Amino acid sequence: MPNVAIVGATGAVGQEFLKILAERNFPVDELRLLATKRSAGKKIAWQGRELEVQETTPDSFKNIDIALFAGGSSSTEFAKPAVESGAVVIDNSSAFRLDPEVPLVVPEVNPEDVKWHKGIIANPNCSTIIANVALKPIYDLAGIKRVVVSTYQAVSGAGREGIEELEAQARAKANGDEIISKVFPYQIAFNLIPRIDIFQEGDYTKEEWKMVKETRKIFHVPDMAVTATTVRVPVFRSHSESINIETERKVTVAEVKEALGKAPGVIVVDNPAKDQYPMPLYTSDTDEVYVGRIREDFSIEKGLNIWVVGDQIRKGAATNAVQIAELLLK
Ligand code: 11C
Repeated sequence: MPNVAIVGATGAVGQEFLKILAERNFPVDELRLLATKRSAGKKIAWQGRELEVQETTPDSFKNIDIALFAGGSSSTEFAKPAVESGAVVIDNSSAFRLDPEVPLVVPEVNPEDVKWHKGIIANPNCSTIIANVALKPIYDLAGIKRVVVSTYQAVSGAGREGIEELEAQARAKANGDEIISKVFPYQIAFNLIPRIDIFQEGDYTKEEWKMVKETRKIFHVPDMAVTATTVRVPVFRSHSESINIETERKVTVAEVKEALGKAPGVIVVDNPAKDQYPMPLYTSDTDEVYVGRIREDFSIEKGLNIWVVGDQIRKGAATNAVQIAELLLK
């Protein structure tokens, strides 16, 4: 059985790694929990074991086979030392995603890319993963010419502090207290903010460019026309996305529903007569990507509109990474 390390074990994604490894009965001999100095010494119970969090250093990876990096700056500092120690790194940060030497993998879309890794496999951005799982069956069915995506991203995308800020602001509003914004640039409670991460080229944000560039790399279609607008909304968990797709081939809504219904990792919730469609409140804490509101886009000849929701901490981060680790063991 492999020895596994979790880097960033005390954060939101790190904690989810622990849950998912247990839920999926991932075979683990030693489980080494690594975090910043601040969390070192903390005890965490896992599967009948009591594990002590250690500070991450370049020497933390001796005898580790698989290192799951939760994200953040520790990847830039410690991923290479981990690989030099002989571990395969599955990295949830954006540090290596666009590196041509590093596969970027969504197991439902491009599992074969795991094979050519040179020590690091990158886990895509959460909103990219959720969109790509839903796009894959449509791509296989009809080809994709263009994708226009608008996201509605939960505050937990910004980590535990994002959740705490929304809670504190909602409470402050109810009590008539001052509303303080530290994590987000403006009040997020009872508001939405059409800017996630920093502004970059063409006044698109880094989050928007991630969706464009990562999708092209995952599908191996470098010129796929993709454009995105990413928006933070006052939802605790699960990212939602409105996706408009122009297909290569004309397909019916029935064909699309059938393809999505059979696709791995996808659950179709689409029954207008019963007022059923996916919503973040009901998709959180699950591993699937939910698709509903499947309609023809009548404004173009070969167009579709879909509404996609997925738990971005699970399928958008930890579950996807553990699925990559499972592919490695196959
Ligand atoms: C958010 N998507 O919702 C971001 C968080 O590149 O893995 C994940 C950032 C990343 O704020």
